Amino acid sequence: MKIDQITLREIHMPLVSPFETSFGTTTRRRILLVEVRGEGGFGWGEVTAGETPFYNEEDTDTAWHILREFAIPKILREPLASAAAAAGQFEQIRGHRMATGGLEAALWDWEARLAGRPLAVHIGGTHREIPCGVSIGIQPSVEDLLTKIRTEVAAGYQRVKIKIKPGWDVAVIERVREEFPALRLMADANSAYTLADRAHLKLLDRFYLMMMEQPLAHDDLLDHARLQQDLETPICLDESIRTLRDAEQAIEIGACRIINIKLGRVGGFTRARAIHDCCQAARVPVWCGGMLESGIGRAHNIALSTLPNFVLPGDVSASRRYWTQDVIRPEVEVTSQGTIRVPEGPGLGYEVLQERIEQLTARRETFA
Ligand code: OSB
Ligand code: MG
Repeated sequence: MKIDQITLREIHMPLVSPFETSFGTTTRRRILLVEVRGEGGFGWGEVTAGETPFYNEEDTDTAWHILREFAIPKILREPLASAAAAAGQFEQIRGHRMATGGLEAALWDWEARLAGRPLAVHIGGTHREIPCGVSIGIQPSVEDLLTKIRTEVAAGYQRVKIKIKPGWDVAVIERVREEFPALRLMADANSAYTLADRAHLKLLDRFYLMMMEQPLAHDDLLDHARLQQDLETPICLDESIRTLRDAEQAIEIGACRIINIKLGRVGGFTRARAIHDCCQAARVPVWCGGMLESGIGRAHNIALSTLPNFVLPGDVSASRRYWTQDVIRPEVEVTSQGTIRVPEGPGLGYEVLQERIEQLTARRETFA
């Protein structure tokens, strides 16, 4: 595959409402987009690194640096057999998976468009419609949280995830359960607890949550295995699963019963698929996480969610929950059944709004 040029750009997009987790609040996204051109075609990718290195080690600027100095030069310098081969070329780069994953995703979109196939089909996806949940940040009050949940349940979303942290956990979930006894509900701590909190976390067992996501350290497996021994509630790992080896070891020692796969966190489609396959073989269900993506990253998430072992509702939801205006057309919409229909056009299957992206661009650089 012959690449003519790669354009890296940073766009700024304000969120419709601030998103608060145990590690901080996001009000405006600084997103890197990668555009690959060659063989008469093009492809788009999104880097999912945040504005701060608080979710994982990366941020928008480290991703720009790694792409500019290492990943893009390497891809332009060496022959590329296929999109599937790109991950191997990034092997030498340690970590920085969101940076290389954004470029890798663009190569997959490019290849799928050249083949005239939907990206979902191109990666081996089978679902034609995906089940959707929402992730609701920490709110100023429990009343505010309940209001948000009412809205999302009325919209048809199949499950609700709330963010928890010490001081915003048991009492909050108790109130949610009072009003929504049958709701498919889960809680994400983003590493806000330690094993010393195990008795406290055990209190959550009585709310029959679908799962508790990433309660302990971002780089831990062993303490999660110890905690899972104590809990009825399944643990789902997010931050701790960076590589196929992490997934294999987590499953082997019983650190979780469910895995959240994020395209950026694991470094793109080839690696995401390997983790998916390993989980499928071990009968560990997976779902697709989100990183407050623009329409481009959202479209990649939809494609990823079509792989057969994505059986639980993910954090992939409608564009309008995040943006007054998205960068794709049509915007991502959710049916009244709480599903997204997978688009059938080539590649991402959405039109990328070049002019809109131009308006949002804060910096750009083209490499040939
Ligand atoms: O832990 O899943 C997470 C957003 C930013 C960083 C980490 C997480 C999240 C979300 C939001 O939960 C998912 C989304 O709606 O995109
Ligand atoms: Mg999470």
